Amino acid sequence: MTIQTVATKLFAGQRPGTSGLRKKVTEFQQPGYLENFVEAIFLTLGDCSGRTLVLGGDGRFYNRTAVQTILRMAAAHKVAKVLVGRGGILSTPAVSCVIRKHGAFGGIVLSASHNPGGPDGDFGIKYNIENGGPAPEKITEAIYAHTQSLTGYRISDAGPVDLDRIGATQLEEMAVEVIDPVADYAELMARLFDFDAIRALFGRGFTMRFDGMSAVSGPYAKAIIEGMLGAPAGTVINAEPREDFGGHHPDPNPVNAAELVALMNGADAPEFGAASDGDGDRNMIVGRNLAVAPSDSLAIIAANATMAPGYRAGIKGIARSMPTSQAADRVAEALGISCFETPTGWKYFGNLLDANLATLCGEESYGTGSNHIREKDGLWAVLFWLNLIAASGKSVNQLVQEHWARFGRNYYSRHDYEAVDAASADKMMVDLRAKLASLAGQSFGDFRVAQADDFVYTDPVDHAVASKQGIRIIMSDGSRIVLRLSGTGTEGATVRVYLERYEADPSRHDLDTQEALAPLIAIAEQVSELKQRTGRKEPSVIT
Ligand code: G16
Repeated sequence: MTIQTVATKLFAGQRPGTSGLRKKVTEFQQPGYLENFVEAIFLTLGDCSGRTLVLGGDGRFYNRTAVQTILRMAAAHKVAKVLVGRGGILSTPAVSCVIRKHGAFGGIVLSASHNPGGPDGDFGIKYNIENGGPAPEKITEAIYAHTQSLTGYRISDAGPVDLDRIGATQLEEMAVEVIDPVADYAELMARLFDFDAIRALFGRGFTMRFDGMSAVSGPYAKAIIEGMLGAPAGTVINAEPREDFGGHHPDPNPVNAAELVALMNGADAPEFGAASDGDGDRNMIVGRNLAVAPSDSLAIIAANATMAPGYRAGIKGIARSMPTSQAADRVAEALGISCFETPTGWKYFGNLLDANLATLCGEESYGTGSNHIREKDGLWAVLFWLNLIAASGKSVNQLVQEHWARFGRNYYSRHDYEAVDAASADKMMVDLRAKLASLAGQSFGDFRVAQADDFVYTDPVDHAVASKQGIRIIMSDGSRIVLRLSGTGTEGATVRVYLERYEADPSRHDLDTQEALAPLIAIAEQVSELKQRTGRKEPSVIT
């Protein structure tokens, strides 16, 4: 076995986006493409000797190939030990958990999350730091800079490691330990939640359906919900991770998880429905005839957090991404704690969690989590809801309705215009930005614009400034229109329009969401000229 330096050509466009580098599989398959990015990670990390790295992914097409390549490159960079999930599998929250538990210096996560998988689908790679969370911008920018200047990559010519057998092996001087991908994570969940109460709930015949969407959370959900909590076999469906996600689009929202939503709206609906995404960090919570808005889910978890053993002592603060509804802000106010508003991207929560300024974090994009790890966590959110149901004796619907009655309802929706022409989308944002100053004070029907700006975030811990994080049009009654371009798409541009309206009156809490938001939808269109600029008549996805 020898370690070689292979000369390489540079690739443009290797700048990590909202969550790592995401591209078409075919792009990653170009000779040197993956290797260059991994080399750039190692060059950024510096001396790796004596250190442990965690490695795993969501099992999508190209996962196994990439794991073998990264192992050979890690050995060439003198990493002391790699913990790799069996079969190359580790959910994103499990990577975070394993990094923290084993004191690793970081981890490489292979996933394009909710983006479709398969040979024609997407692949992705992301670096997580010592605290278990996504690398902050100063590190991702350093990685990017290396991708633009490196001349070669270092790699061992050793043969493949057997990823399917748990245990320790050696690659060059490096120890490789193939670990059970579920064990450490399951042990953490059992400490946070009242497993006895949930087991008793299932013992009383409580019915649930968890859709793994043929992605990575299936094995975790099966082991925990059916195995440890005693839910009947068949509670977890689509539980086997597939390289192409069995054709599912593993983005848990009412559009992609339509089968689950139809079940929950039908006559034989179970009491609780849930789904997770490609890499296991997103969640969808569904009651009978009710898909819970992720922003509401965060607020409800926060308001009832002390029902779960891991949060008995109360929460320090809440953090939400800027486009996420302000439902959580009302809970924070009632609890007398801070609510932080960050840009989109889970990486912005890391400092707040490390500094113990926030305990719970959430995003409208079906992401919720806490200080137990440094990633959002799909199954954690599902277990939190099971704990709330078991401890309160209330259904999902009761918990939601009682929350609205107490705090008011933030009607909320996101409209996505996917794969539109990137130049037109950029131009639309530039022109809209130019209009912002003149929007303040203008009236549109019943709404008056109180503030219009492009969101700038100053991290309260390290004072790093992130600008151009989304255009906000805030009305005098607190209603909001937010527009931003996605940082995770791989085709053209995706324009996201976020709409929010507050309703205090309980007699008006059962309106259709799109109807409740119709005036704001019209204003968003008028101000941005979205349809005209993108040539689209309607959004591709409404959540
Ligand atoms: C990632 C980030 C999230 C973000 C989401 C959507 O999620 O971790 O913080 O909300 O992308 O980002 P965008 O609107 O830029 O597409 P995931 O689950 O894809 O890793």
